[in-house]
Amino acid sequence: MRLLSAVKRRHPYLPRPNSLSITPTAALHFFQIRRNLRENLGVGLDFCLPPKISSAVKQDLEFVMGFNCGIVGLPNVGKSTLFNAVTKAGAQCANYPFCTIDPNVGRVAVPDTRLDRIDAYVRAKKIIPTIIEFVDIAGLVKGASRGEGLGNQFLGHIRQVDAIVHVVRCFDDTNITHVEGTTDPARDVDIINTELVLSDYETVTKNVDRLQRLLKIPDKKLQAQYDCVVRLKNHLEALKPARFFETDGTPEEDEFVHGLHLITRKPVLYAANLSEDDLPTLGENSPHVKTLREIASKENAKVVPISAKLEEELAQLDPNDQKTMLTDFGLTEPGLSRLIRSGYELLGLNTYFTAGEKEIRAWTIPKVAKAPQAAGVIHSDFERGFICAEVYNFDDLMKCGSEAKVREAGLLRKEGRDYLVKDGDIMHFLFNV
Ligand SMILES: Nc1nc2c(ncn2[C@@H]2O[C@H](COP(=O)(O)OP(=O)(O)OP(=O)(O)O)[C@@H](O)[C@H]2O)c(=O)[nH]1
Ligand SMILES: [Mg+2]
Repeated sequence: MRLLSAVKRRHPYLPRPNSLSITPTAALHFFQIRRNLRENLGVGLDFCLPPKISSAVKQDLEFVMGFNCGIVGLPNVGKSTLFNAVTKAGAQCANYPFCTIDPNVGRVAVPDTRLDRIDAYVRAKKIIPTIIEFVDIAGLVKGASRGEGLGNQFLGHIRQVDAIVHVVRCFDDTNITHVEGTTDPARDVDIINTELVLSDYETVTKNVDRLQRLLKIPDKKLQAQYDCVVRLKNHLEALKPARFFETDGTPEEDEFVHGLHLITRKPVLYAANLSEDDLPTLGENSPHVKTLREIASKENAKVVPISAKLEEELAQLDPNDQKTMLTDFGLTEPGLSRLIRSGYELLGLNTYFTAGEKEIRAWTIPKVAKAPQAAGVIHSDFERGFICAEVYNFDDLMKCGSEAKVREAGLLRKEGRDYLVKDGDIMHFLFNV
């Protein structure tokens, strides 16, 4: 376990494991084996793996995860419809509550038009975007923590995600059953937030009991953790989300609280599921969206207006028809792009690129990342043996028209360990291990 978390800490953007997939350690090993085989023998890894693992490895290692998020909300608000749209994974969706009874995990490439625009000048054999993982779970109802509806058993599936997308029904449609009878975002948000807080309360209470038992033998570190969970328990008891809990500011306490994987500690995005009529104005005139914006602003959270139904239809069209449909609604981009962009902002993430004849590839890094850290997302050897990075920006390439011209214009720089990577940087690393 310690090894796994060390690997994850070192490679926060390595593919995460999920129930169908492989662990980060296995992923790392396969990555290294595959690279060695390719480089030394010129063969791929596929021949030595059972087909299922082979495809899992290929799927996982072809991409590096941007982030992953769990979708929560009341039943029938459009979670699976949104999930279908963003992942095209075919999650079950139908007009009755609780149609999702198994967690669904789906992945989608991060739409970034810069990849194609770089390709226009660099001409690579392959373009590899980063991916985002979505986890769709069954809807929660009032009293879920006491076992109402399907209970809160599925929340366990989203304890490890980076962010929460809270889908709130902002469309009126008498044909679609609402578990509470009417569309009322304030009440709906309150129900879900309360259930999430109660679920975290359960987790924290278990930790209070666990630490109490362990403290029969006095221990300074455990005592500090106990004091922290007791404060956290009091905080949650007031039905306040854990993201507003203030730690004592020490890295130890921050890490301890982080390790509790509390759902309400995670950053949240509210997805306002609009009616198609409200879509052209992105819900400007909808009282439901207005209410939701007021709630979100109090929590410092963001609202992303989206029509799950339209997104689902869009996802089935080819790019040209998509454009026509978006234009018909007076929109320039799918809601998915807005959602993912907001996710990047929420989580403080940036994208940088590597570009060469072989491939053009997008990599996700924290907004404040120095060059060696960015290199480490590709491979730990790049970080360990970092010498310098050759850097220019996407905008420079667009201005100059080719890497050679960027170089001629003196815009291709050599940067060292302290260079803070900017969004849209195109980087080439020199390293020695
Ligand atoms: N009119 C309208 N109907 C929608 C919209 N989004 C979803 N629906 C419909 O609402 C019904 C329920 O949608 P789902 O996506 O299955 O709902 P869910 O939130 O996943 O529900 P559970 O899995 O039961 O928690 C389906 O019939 C959808 O077609 C929308 O934006 N407008
Ligand atoms: Mg569903």
